[in-house]
Order: sequence, then C-alpha cells, then structure tokens
Amino acid sequence: MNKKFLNLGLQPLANKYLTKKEKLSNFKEDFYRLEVCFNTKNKLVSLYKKINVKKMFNNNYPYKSSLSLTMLKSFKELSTMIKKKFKPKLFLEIGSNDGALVQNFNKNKVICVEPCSNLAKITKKKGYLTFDKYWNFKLAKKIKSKFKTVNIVYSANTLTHIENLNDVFKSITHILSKNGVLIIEDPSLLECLKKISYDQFYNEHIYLFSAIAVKNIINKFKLEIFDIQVLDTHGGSLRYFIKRTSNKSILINKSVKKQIKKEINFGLNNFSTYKKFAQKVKKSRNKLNNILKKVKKNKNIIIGYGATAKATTILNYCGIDNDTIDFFLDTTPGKVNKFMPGKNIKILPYNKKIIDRTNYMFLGAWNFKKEIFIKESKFISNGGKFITHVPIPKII
Ligand code: DWN
Repeated sequence: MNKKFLNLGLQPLANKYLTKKEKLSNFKEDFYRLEVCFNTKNKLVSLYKKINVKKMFNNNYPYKSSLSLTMLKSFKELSTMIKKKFKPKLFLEIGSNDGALVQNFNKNKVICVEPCSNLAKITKKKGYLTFDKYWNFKLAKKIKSKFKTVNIVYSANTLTHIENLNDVFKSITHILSKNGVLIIEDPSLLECLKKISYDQFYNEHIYLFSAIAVKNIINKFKLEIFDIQVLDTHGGSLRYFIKRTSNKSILINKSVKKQIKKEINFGLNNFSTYKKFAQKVKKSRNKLNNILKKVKKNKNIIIGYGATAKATTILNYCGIDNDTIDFFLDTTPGKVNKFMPGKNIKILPYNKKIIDRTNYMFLGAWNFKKEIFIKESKFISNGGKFITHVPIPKII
C-alpha cells in the first residue's frame, strides 16, 4: 500500500528550462502535483503521480555528467576498480549520458544505452556503440541476440528514473552473464532524510532508493546485494554491487548488513519517520524564506549558483521568484540564457566578474559544495557568503 507523506505542491518539469521565445510567447508550462509516498510492503519511496518519460527524456535533455570534476573523478576511480576487480569482457551502461564514465573504457568493450538522443549522439561520435533507446525488455532482447551476455551492467542516477522496476530488473537479468555483476548507484534515501534535502524529489526522480527497498525489489529476480559503497556524490549516494543468488563464488560483504542496520535504526521501515520528515521540510522552507527575505531587505543581489533540477523543487515549493534570486549562473550550455522552470529567473553563463561584484549566492548545486568552494575561494575570501538549505538553511 502506498501512503503519502509529503506534498511539494505544483511543480513544473524539473529540466524544462524555458527559452526566451517561449517566455515571450507566454508558453504554457505544465505543472504537476508532486507528492511522495511510502510503500508499506516493500518500503520503497516513490512519487505518487508519475509523468510520462517521453516528456522528460527526449532529444533536448540539458544535463551533462561530464561538466563536474567531482563526477569525472568518481567515474575514473570506479572504472579503474571495475577493470581491476571484474575484468569485464563486455560492459553495458544504462543511462550513459555524455559518456563521462565509458570514456574510461576500451571502445570495443562497451555498450551504451541512452534515450536522450542529443546525449547519445556524443558517445556515438566518440566511437562507442550507443542505443538511443529507453531501457526495457525489448532492447535487452535485441542486445542479447547480438552479444549474448554482458559481464557488467552499470547504471548511475538512472534506474530511479524508470517507472517499471520489474521490467528494469527482468531486462537486466535477461542479459547479465551467470557470474555477471550489476552495479547501480543512486542518491541515498537515508542521506536525504538526514539532510532534509527534499529537493531530491522532482518529477524525474520517481524513486529514492534505500538498501532495504533495493533488497526487497531484486529478491524476486533471484538477485542479491553483495556489497555497498557509501559515496559523497549527489548529496550522498549508495553504490550497490549485485549478483545472482546462484553465484556462490562471491561472498556477501559486511557492508550490506551494516547499511541495512543503519537504515532500520533511523526508522526507514516506519511510516512515522516520513511524517516527521515532512514536518521538517515545512520548517526548512520557512527558515530559508526568512533568510532570503532578510538578505534581500538590505538590497543585496542574490545569485543562484547552479541551475539544478533540485533547485526547481526549491523555487517552486518555497515560492522564490526573481524578486528574491536575481538570476542563476550555470556552466551547462543547454541551460544558459533560459529561465528556471516555473519561475521567472534567468540563467546566465558562468562569469567570474559577475561573482566578484556579488555578496550572496544561493547554492543550487549544494551537492558540489566542496568543488564549488575551492573554485570560488576568492569570492569567499573577499567576504562573499553562500546561502544553503542543506542540512539546515543558513548563511555560510
Ligand atoms: O539524477 C539526476 C542528476 C544526477 O542530475 C538528473 N535527474 C538531473 C540532474 O540533477 P541536477 O540538475 O540536480 O544535478 P546536479 O549534478 O546537481 O547539477 C549541477 C548543476 O550545476 C549543473 O547544471 C552544472 C552546474 N554547475 C555549475 O554551474 N558550476 C556545477 C558545478 C559543479 C559548477 O562548478
């Protein structure tokens, strides 16, 4: 049974940045009620209403993983480990984006799957075999008919975006070799609840995984988690290493029990934990609005740093418009000179000179805080302040 616990109001598509032309022609944005629920049976947290994937992932998807040094470093380290530990003959990535990970692998050992054709084009151009298709059983059958099986299936920040998880895992087990390994990584529900980072919820993030829920879901596909790595990326993620239960050559690492115990102790099995979280979200909104109001009262300009999908949730839930945040800066070509979804806030290209003339920046990309604080050390040493809402709204 799905029980709702959080209502983030009406929200636009998180990655649908409006062009100037659309703004001028009064383009009517679609808004959807964003409610989050908890499944009392399998303990999975998901959005109550799911949006058609074709509206979200198409030939114009702006997000590129390789624009962050943090992600490039994380993918490089992972690929070294995979090569050393698993020596894959054939590696399949579901949601290969612009190739930030696969670029570390030999071209003839990789299969990319990426439904956003603008991104698929990039890996194709680099010489990687790429299917610009949604991951499903039909595609798995097609790939199997050509390549038989795959030793490693990897997917980061993608499986949480696909509604039919039964089809996802059925398709993976169809193609994975007998002793093959599935590696998935996604933001951690536990970290989201601990950090009150409710902006992890937007229409693309249909699910927010916990180890408990992943274990429950994959069980019926005769798969089991044998190791879990705790990562700093994307506000705190978990990397799950999964094998067939029939494969006894790999032992189950202590990390699995440890993570599940942490989640149980925090209360991820209990609906009351989520109700409490929802109360904290309301408090977080009020506190952030108070801080922004105070800063704005003194006629300060506030720049949004990083026009993230997450920031769309914050702006629309907290009712923040361009009378509060004057504009955003972002390094993504597909976002610049457009407007934040649902709000009249322009996104300008990243510009150091603009930052030098500013006192306050709202950290839209709070998950890259470390990387950004290094990059903006001059702004900080000149007395510039960041405003963040994670884990509690404050000025840093
Ligand atoms: O799951 C998803 C994650 C992985 O990526 C997708 N559904 C959509 C997207 O979510 P997001 O937009 O919240 O992700 P990021 O990675 O937090 O976005 C960072 C944004 O900030 C990018 O637009 C790039 C920008 N940025 C910047 O302008 N300067 C980032 C850094 C590090 C910088 O220095």
